[in-house]
Amino acid sequence: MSNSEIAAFFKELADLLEIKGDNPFRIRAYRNAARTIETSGYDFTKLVQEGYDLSRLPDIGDRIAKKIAEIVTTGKLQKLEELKKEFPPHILDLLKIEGIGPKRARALYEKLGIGSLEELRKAAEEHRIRELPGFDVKTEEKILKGVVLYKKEGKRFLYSQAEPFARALYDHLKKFPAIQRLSVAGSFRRRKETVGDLDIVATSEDPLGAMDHFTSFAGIGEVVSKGDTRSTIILENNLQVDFRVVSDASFGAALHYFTGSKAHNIAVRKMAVEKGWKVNEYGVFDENLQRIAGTDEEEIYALFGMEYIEPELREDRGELEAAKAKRLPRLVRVEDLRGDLHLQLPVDADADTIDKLIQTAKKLGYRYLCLCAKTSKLFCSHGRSCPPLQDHLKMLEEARKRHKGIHIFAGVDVEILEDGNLAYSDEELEAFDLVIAGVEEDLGLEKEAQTRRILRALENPRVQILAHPSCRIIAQRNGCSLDLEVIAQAAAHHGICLEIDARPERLDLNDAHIKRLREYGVRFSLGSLASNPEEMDRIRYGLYQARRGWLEAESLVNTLDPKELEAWLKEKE
Ligand code: DGT
Ligand code: CA
Ligand code: CA
Repeated sequence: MSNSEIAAFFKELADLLEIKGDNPFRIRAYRNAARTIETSGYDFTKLVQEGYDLSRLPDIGDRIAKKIAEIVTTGKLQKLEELKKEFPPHILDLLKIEGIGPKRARALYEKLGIGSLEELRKAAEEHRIRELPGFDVKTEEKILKGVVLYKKEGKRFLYSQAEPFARALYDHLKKFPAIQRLSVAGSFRRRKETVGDLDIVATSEDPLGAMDHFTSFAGIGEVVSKGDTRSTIILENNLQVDFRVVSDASFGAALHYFTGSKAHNIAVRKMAVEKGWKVNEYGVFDENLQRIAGTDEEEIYALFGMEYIEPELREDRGELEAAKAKRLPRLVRVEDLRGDLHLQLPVDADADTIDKLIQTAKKLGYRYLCLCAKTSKLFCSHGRSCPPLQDHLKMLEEARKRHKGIHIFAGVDVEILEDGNLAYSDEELEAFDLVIAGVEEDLGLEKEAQTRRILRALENPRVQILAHPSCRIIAQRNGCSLDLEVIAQAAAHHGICLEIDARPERLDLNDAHIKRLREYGVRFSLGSLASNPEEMDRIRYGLYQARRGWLEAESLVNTLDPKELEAWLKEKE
């Protein structure tokens, strides 16, 4: 069982107890335990199996240690099972809505009997929520918006959730000898942050056999339809997959059509109509209905006198005009990355933790990485103490002696307080190579105040990177109300980078932000926010957003070599 799965038990326990109004100290203990399990870097399943005394770890007392052992060995937690019986089955869904924490969920449940999102939406529409103490018209409107957003986005899969299934299906189909060309298409190929369903296109001399092979994939919940050229299945996790088999002469056209986006396809079709041609999933056809292209995507774009358009750009956001003018951006590639500029060291990190991260960085071909002390106000408050900044610096100094050939930047995550001051003094920040500032609390400020707060922080000459500038979480909250344009201009002026937080559920900034804000000449930085080696590879999710945002290597500081990067950091001072 993974650490995040174990931690999820404690989070659920804490949420339910909080809705119940239980002892706050106990609730806090469970939350702290969940955080330790998720971020400490130890493999808890292994620790249990090896009989390690878990209560020696920070935030893990005897009783919590017993519970961890119970979870790992039985896959269940009796206490949680019992607690769940006291509530409607979907009550925790309420917490997924922006503006609703456990306290509000409790009020909604106790006073209005709301136990599901459907009941919540109904109550908001009937204006019953605004009457409750602690709620008003504004919170009611916000809750309603949140439910609509969740219903829309919640049914989609994060790119990272769809990815293992796309790979497994691809590998499964590849094994069938009578399948020749094969590609995943749709929003997945365009690397959209969320995916509605998977679309797969193939060529085969044995289409029926290919369909049989497709529907023999392990983990299918339901075969919705099965024909000789197309089939649709729904996997056990509810992800739908459309599979189409086409002829070799049509593969490029089919791949192009099913890659989309729909808006891009419609724009291409319009260009064809102007020439008296026709485009569909079988090819491009001239006035006499002769196929003039269709085998490859490249030849289709070439036929219209355009440069090849990478899938990430196909959103009808100006890419066709740019391709005609041969002015498409040279998109930044994974190979261009020279380092990861935001890792978060777990609170109990030791030399071994650091060594493992550095070894992985070397394997990824990085020339540098920035290891940040976990010090955010959120993380280090609530009765837990973070190690002093000095310890962090000392550990990194020692790591530098052990590892040559890679630059280790000492970073610090610092909270921008409500008034725009930073949570650490200038003297404290002075000792770090990289200061990454961001807002984690007081996300509900009015637009003007929130913008002012961040602008103030950008004036601090020690800040080099603005973390997760929009404060969004995919499918959970839209982000803070703030003027990103003004912030980007100020950041460009002060030589501060806007961060692309690559965590797949964050992706903040996202594609649309990046495309818009790059116009101001601001530079971006990319970070995996990894706390352990396994997470480092997710930096690519942020890179995909950068590509969807039309970013070239020059605008991403992670492509600088170590000398250039140091020059930027100096120039900031
Ligand atoms: P998704 O699945 O919601 O994340 O987004 P897509 O883009 O994968 O959309 P999907 O699966 O409905 O369809 C796959 C592609 O097929 C889509 O990107 C473009 C093409 N397509 C689907 N419907 C239409 C249509 O009505 N007109 C045109 N021109 N293309 C379409
Ligand atoms: Ca799709
Ligand atoms: Ca589809």
